[in-house]
Amino acid sequence: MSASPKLVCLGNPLLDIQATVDEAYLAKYALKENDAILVDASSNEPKMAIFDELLQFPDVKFIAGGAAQNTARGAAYVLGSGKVGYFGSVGQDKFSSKLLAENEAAGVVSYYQEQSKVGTGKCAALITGHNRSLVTDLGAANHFTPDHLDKHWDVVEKAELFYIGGFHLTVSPEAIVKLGKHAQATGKPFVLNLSAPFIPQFFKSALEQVLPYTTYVIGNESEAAAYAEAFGLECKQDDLASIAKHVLGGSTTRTVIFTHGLEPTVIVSASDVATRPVKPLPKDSIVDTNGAGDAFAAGFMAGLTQGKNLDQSVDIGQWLAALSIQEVGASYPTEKLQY
Ligand code: 26A
Repeated sequence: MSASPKLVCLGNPLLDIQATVDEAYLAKYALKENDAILVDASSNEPKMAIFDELLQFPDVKFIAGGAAQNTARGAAYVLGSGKVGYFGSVGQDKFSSKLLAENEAAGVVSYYQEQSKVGTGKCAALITGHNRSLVTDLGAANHFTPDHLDKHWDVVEKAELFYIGGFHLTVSPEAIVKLGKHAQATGKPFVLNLSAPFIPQFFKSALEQVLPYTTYVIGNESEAAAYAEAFGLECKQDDLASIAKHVLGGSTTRTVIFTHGLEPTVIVSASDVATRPVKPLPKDSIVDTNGAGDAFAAGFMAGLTQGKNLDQSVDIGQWLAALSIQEVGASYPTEKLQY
């Protein structure tokens, strides 16, 4: 039996159904070109038709997804096999077999909770140019319960740090708090990704419940703007440093990292406001930006796991994001490249 994973991630395991669409297709469902939304399969939601319609698109692909799961695979790309574990809930179907196989191939140890009556969640990744619009039916991922962590509490205890996909705030804030309490009591890093603008916008109180346990909060510029709006901040919505200060909320142990596309990454802690420039890729080497943020988080987490300092960890994040952008979906090169 190999050693327990150092890095433990929690999120919503999803299979991505990715295809290139045109602007008219996005307009038909009132979707934005760069966004992530949830659809409710139990309602008569017209957007549910997207999943079937995509199957008719010529370049449709099935790719392992789920934001934190992408991060787990990316961290394992850097750290090697057996160092990263992943918790989430899946159905008992072909989709979950594929996700499990992809995690295994990447070297991620999966601790899936299995649902017998609900199918594995799926995400339609609609690509237009360099943008991606994500439409998610959470399925089984929505049924994760904190007692599944209890079943594997030895894994939690042996972990050295934690990564939480903010998307999971829609599923089980209780599970996140449970991990957060353990991390806080044991002094282990506890990292939360804001994941999407709708998280601060519509899951503000769940976010407020979890923030006190965080030692790092990661987001991008649109999530920062949504945070500023949700919390009624008076600063400009693109004033990332001021928004980050609010996320710190007086904490001396928290660091906030906002990526900003090609603009420098903003890093704010109680003692410092810093930026790290991004090396732009030539436009024609970009395949799609689906998963770029997950890959950034993956490199960052791998750096922290290896005991690298903050700047080095951010650099590894930027490096891995650049590699992922050159692959289809939230994937990493088959070849093992060294940072
Ligand atoms: C709760 N929601 C909406 C989601 C997601 C999600 N992962 C977890 N929960 N909506 C989209 N994703 C994933 O984000 C990745 C790109 O960053 C997609 O599966 C995609 O792989």
